[in-house]
Amino acid sequence: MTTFAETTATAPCDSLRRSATQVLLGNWTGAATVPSRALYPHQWSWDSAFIALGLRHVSPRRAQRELETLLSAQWGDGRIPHIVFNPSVPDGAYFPGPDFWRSATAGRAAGASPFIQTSGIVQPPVHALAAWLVHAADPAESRRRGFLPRVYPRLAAWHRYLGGARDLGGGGLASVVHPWEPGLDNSPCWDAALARIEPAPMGSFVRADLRHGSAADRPTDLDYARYVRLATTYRDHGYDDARTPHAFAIEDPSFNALLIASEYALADIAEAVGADAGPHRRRAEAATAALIGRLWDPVDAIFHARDLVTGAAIAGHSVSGLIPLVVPGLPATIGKALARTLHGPRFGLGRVHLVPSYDLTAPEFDGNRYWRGPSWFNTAWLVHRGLAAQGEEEAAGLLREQFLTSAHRSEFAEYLEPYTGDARGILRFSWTAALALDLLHAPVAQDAAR
Ligand code: 9WN
Repeated sequence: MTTFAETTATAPCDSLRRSATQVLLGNWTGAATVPSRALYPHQWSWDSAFIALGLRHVSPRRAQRELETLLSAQWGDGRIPHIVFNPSVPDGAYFPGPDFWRSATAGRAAGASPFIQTSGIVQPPVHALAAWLVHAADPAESRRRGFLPRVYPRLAAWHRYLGGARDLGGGGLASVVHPWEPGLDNSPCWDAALARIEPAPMGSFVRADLRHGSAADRPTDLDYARYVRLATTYRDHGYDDARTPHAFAIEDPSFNALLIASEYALADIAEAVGADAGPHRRRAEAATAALIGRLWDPVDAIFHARDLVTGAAIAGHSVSGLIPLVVPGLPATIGKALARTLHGPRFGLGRVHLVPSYDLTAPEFDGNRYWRGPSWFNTAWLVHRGLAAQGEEEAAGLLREQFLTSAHRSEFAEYLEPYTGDARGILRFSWTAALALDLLHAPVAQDAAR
């Protein structure tokens, strides 16, 4: 039987490393890596951060390039768009494409590039963390190329945007304004907020995703109709956060935990380039207090998202609520409580193939449908990293073994049915391969502890 336990240098590890590298080479377009040639043929924001984390073990230079290509599409207001469109991909290959987002015109006042076509929403801010870890993979090469001095101002502007225009609740956390922004698109956590949205007319758009994936594994048409409505409203208000009447405004635990981890990474980057790290550390500490104060639920022992339209916490238990494990300096009592939740009936560590995206015991759980239950590799990698940082080495080791076994068995699937471990979505998915490479590099995330 294939086992990846305790070592990084065995035949199964070598073969997995080779095939993961091939996936990334196959999905490289010359300037960046697509998540999947067929289903996602452009550059995605948080995908590229995860991809860079794997690429750094193959070519630190290429990992830098991946991040810099993304950053070159940053808007003047600091936002990093969630998709950077590849102009050589035919219209209609992905929906919604450039014709829908119209970034160059609708986003002009917000500082969108007139030349690079992008979407107008964002994704979780893993980028500064990725940039710091890419630098650390080969500091000499990074210094030779002036990587950190180039990316630092852009990453700082990105965080200023999130901490400024996106603090819609005024409580020190960033909000997401579309279900695509937290990256966990059709999580049951968004159901009640989405139910308030008038769907766009069904005939007004054509989905491209169903040409590549099974409809049972993807969001529904009704979900899409609401996604389209929300994005259209934002676009028609110039992607201006103050002017848009945000009907979907949520403080998501994972999004904010990643912002905090990245803010600490930005402090490290600031120090390395001779800038003042103090403001970054202070912002990270303040955001940690806000995260705990606004989203931590000590009774449920998980972080819950908050719906800013109703002001109420969202009751569902999502993997997003475990990801604050990655926050440096998280109080140990919270870290231990999260580890217990991970082992409990809702997330079933050891009893399912990989951490599910949603509560296994909930009536809304669906083991096949996208973010309504299936296990995803990026969230598993984050939970693994958080467990390692919290000193939960046994659980971190188990998760690493599950990740590598599942990635191998599923041909780097996009996601898995948690109970059977069967592949769902598409295969040869970039972040699955990249994060497998990262875990193969070290038995437990050695750079996780601060
Ligand atoms: C919409 C690219 C992206 C991921 C998201 C995942 C999925 C897009 C889609 O694919 O979302 O952004 O078309 O469904 O949910 O997390 O970044 O891999």
